[in-house]
Amino acid sequence: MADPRLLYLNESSLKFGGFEKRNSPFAVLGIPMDITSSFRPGSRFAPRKIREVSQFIEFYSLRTGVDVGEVGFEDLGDVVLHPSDVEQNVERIRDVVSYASEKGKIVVSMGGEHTITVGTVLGTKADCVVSFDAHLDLRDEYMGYKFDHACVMHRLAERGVRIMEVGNRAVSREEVEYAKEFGVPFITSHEVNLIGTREVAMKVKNFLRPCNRIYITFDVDSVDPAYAPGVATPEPEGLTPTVVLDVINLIADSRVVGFDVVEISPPYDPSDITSVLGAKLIMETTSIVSSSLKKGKGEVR
Ligand SMILES: [Mn+2]
Repeated sequence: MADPRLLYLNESSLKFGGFEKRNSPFAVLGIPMDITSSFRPGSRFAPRKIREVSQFIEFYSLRTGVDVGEVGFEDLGDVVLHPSDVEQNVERIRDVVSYASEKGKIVVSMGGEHTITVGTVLGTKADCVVSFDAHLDLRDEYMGYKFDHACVMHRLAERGVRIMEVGNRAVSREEVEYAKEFGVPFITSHEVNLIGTREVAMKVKNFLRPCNRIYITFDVDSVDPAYAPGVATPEPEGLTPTVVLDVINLIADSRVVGFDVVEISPPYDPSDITSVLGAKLIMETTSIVSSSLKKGKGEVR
């Protein structure tokens, strides 16, 4: 009998990058959940749009010399979601991700709103998360609700996951106090600009030293709206895509068990450039993780 967790999976006819490589170490999942977005909804359309634009990008990485076209992906399709029950969706996401993760896959998720990351991190059993985000997402609740896109990192931190955040610039006092009290280090986008790529990477690397299973989440609003206008909550003074990927190139190693690209809202991205950036983040991060798997960098899982 098929694994019951697969009831929640709807195989997509359009595969990410056109790949159907079942023996690839990388599994792609679409997670079109868009329920709590407070400003510009539409991230439920992002998995389909990212798959569409990914048909037209190059898959050879100059940054690492890895041909991601050879590594390929197994695109598992989209998680089937309840139209309004976020908590149940987080459980479904955790179930499907755990299925792929237990098979030894590095799970690449395309959101959807950032709340999906609660499910993907729990599904991969990651002990550490590096989050690129304009926001800290450390609120305990947002308007009385705990499974909101503004509370993602709080939900994970309270479950014992260690978190470091990068590129932040839109925060509440409550979140900063929580970060200090419970030890969630963060590097603001201003600090990133002041200290530069290498020093940022060094700080993140130090944070990651005791970790066994690393998860990376790209809230695309971490990138400046000039590069990534089509996001749910755009925020000025962001990072450049180059800085984000250069930092990843210095920190990602064979301990990475999953990563995601979230918060892209295609209805607010008429030129598709934000979705192209999403596809590129996936392509380059895959090349970086893949090259470290080959070199055996980092701890053995
Ligand atoms: Mn955000």
